[in-house]
Formats: sequence, structure tokens, C-alpha cells
Amino acid sequence: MKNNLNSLAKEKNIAVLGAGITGLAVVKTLQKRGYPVTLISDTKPDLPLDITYIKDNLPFEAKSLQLLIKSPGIPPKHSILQQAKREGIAIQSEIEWSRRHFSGKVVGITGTDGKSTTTALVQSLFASTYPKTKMGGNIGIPFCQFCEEDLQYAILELSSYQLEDSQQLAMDSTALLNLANDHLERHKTARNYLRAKLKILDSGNDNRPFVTSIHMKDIILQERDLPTHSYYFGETKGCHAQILAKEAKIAGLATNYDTSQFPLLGKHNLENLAAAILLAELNGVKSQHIQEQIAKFNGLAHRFQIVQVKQGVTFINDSKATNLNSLLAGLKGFAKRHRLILILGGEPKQEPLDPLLAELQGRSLLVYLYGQARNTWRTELQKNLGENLIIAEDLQTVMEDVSQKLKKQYYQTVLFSPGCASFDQYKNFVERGESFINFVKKI
Ligand code: UMA
Ligand code: ADP
Repeated sequence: MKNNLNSLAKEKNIAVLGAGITGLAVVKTLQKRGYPVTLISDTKPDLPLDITYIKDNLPFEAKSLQLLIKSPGIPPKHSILQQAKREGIAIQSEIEWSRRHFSGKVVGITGTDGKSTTTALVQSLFASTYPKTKMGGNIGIPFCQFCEEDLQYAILELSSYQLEDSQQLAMDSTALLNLANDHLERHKTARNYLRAKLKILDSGNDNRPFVTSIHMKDIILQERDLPTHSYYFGETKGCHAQILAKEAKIAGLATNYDTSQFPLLGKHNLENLAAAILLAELNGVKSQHIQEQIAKFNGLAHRFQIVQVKQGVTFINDSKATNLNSLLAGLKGFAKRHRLILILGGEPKQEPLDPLLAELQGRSLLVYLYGQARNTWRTELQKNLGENLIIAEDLQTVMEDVSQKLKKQYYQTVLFSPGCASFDQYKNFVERGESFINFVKKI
């Protein structure tokens, strides 16, 4: 296969903004081809890189800079971005830049919740028909790493941060799973957040398949027309992938799929599966392969992950539930009478608590609240839950108390679904989830 990066010749004078996973991967991709790179970042990478590293200002020869490739975590107000805009330097997100140098087909998946799960599902469905398929993007593998590979498909999880600065992403198939309030600290308004998500579509997408929830139709119409080739999933009759939960089936475009052996719990995961089935069918994945993979998919860690069943109590780690929408999606799967211990806490997002309060109504549960959220959420939760709310400083204190409670009273499930970001006490949701798993092992 012809090397995709040969097309770089025109853009020799390149700078990379951000020295995290993305920035360093772009630097490595460029260096492999012998191109000089300038790395710009507020933090210096702890690596012996043979590069020009600068911090505060674009170099004096900035005018000769042809392209600035930007990492997703760089906010639009960053001084270097502002300066580049003033000087008329082309700015591209790592995703957009990589797309131009990747010759395989690309499936882009976005939404507020379920992106990683759906991306991994799509990857597993595609891989049986198209063995040269890899997943990447926000899931933790920078897309640029695929530029020199001979792949049939790249399945990309795309965050609003990655989409925000993109103009012409040229995705071959796209999915927008759902939308709820999130990342308002970066996008400021829900409208801006929707606009960033819709960057997954560009002028060419009218002729390419777009998959979304039936509930997203009206939301998208607030901002733009629906692409001509739009396909919907949901429970409603007439959806291209109709979820028939009671019959354990999803009626797809080509056939009905049996979901009785699908290992993931919850209605939200059936939505993710329906979206994945549509993307697979629309890209020619064989129905038989889809059916076989449905039973084999084991899900990702920290997303409604069953850690252990101990003496009749199921412990679930849903550490990736970093907002109320994802917490509610999991919680709704339990009947009101289910004896549940729910652990909430962390750094709350700017979201009204009403939907959570409504969902907690009439349930036989015990709720723990720890971390920064105990200051923000305490009063409202206490009004509704009274003595069924227990406040604790951190997860360790919570789990010590849970251990004592389980000796005295019977609960069916302990659900760790914090509904908040982890950053007040942990590095990220992975560290937080692992900490929960370790506490469970000690009980
Ligand atoms: N930096 C600055 N100034 C700033 C901010 C960042 O100089 O104001 C520089 C620093 O050198 C820092 C680097 O940028 O080290 C970090 O870059 P980055 O924040 O873009 O992070 P990466 O390590 O490149 O990881 C990114 C995604 N991170 C974010 O979007 C914040 C990862 O998603 C993604 O897996 C990775 O690219 C590979 O594509 C993480 C994430 O939290 C998991 N995403 C958010 C989410 O899922 O909610 C959107
Ligand atoms: P993302 O990558 O968008 O954060 P994940 O697949 O990692 O999505 O799941 C994050 C959280 O959202 C988990 O708590 C998971 O249980 C929940 N979740 C998964 N799919 C959905 C969905 N379709 N709707 C709402 N919540 C979901």
C-alpha cells in the first residue's frame, strides 16, 4: 500500500499544540517521516524528544508556520490558539488532520453517554467481516497512530472537544447516540455543546449514513436539517433498528437479532447495541456475524461492570457514570422494590438534581454521598431521603459503612454510580473504579 503520509510533503512547517497522549502521538507520527516539529505546551513532556519545545508564544518565524495541530484538551481561549487565529495560521484538530492522511474508511461515534461502549461494540461487530478494523479516538488511542497502517476501517469515539474545531471531517458513517447536559464548563451553553457534537456531520454527509436515536430528531432540527440518509434506533415502531426488549429482539434493517444472550445489562445498552447494529448493517457486515458477536461482547471496565456477586449481593462498578444522565440510565434498570445501595459522589457537574430526585422517589434504597458533592447535593437529597441518606468524606469511609450495613440488613445490589466527575479525589474515573473494586474485594 502507498504510504499515506507522503501527502504531508506540502505541510512541512507544522506545530503541535499539547503534550499529552494526542500531541506526543502526532509528534511521533511526523518524526517517523523525518519532518521537523515544534511542540507547544504549558507543560514540558518528560521525554527525551528531539524537538523544538516552546511554551508561551508562537516562535518569531510563526508566519511561516503552515499548520497548527491541536490536542482536544486545549480550550478555545488558550493564548496560543488565539495568537494563531490572529496570524491566520491554519488550525486543525488531530482528528481532522489524521483523517486527511488515513486512507481507510472511518466510522465516527459521538453522544453524551455510551460512546466508548458503542465504539467497542461496533469494532467487535465489524472485525468479524473486516478483520483489518481498529478502534481509537477519545477511547484512548489517538487516530493519527492509524495513519501509516493499512486498515479497512477505523472506528472512532469522538468527544465534543475533538469535534469542536473540526470543519470537514469526511467521516464515512456517523452516529450521534444521545445528548444531555455535559461539559458546560467548556462549551458554556447546551446549544454550543449540540453545535460541537453536530460537527461530526459536514457538507458531504448527506450522502453517507447517519445513525441517531429517534429522540434526537427534534433536537437536531433545532440546529440543522437531518441528513438525507438518516437511520433511527429506538423502541418506536418504524425505527430502522427497533428495540423489542420484552421479546429480547432488535429488528434491524436486514433481519431480527436475538438479544437474549447479550451480556450487558440495562435498556441503555440495548440502545447502544441497536446503534451498533445499524452501523454494521449499513457497512455491509454480515447478519450472521452480527448475531454471533452480540453474545460474545463483554463490555468495558467501569461501565456498569459486575465486579462480584457475594452472598447474594451484586456489586456493580459504574465509575464512568460522570453525569446524571448516565447515572439515571443505569438506575432506571432496577425495579422500584429492588433493595439497592447507591453510592454517589465526586465533583458534580452543573446539572439540576430534579430528574434524580424524581427517580429516587418510592425506591427501597440507601444512598451514600461522598466527596465534593456532599456539600452541593446534601440539602436537596436529604429533603427527599431523610435518614436513608448517609454522608461520608470519601469512598473508603463509605465502603467501611456498607460492609457493616450488609451484616445487618439484606440488599440485593450495591451500585457505585457516582454521577459526578472524579477529579476531587482521584486522577480519573479509572483510578476511582479500581479503588471501588479493591474495597469490594476486602468486604
Ligand atoms: N495543555 C496545555 N494547556 C491547556 C490544556 C492542555 O498546554 O490548557 C497540554 C498539556 O501539555 C497537557 C496536554 O495538553 O499535557 C493534554 O492534552 P489533552 O488534554 O488533549 O489530553 P490527551 O492526553 O492528548 O488526551 C486526549 C483526550 N483528553 C481530553 O480530551 C481532555 C483523551 O480523552 C483521549 O483519550 C486522548 O486524547 C486520545 O484521543 C480523555 C477525556 O477525558 C479520556 N476525554 C473527555 C471525556 O471523555 O469526557 C472529553
Ligand atoms: P462515554 O464514552 O460516552 O462516556 P461509556 O460507554 O463509557 O460512554 O459509558 C459511560 C457511562 O454512561 C456509564 O456509566 C454507562 O453505564 C452509561 N451509559 C452507557 N450507555 C449509555 C446510554 N446509551 N445512555 C445513557 N447512559 C449510558
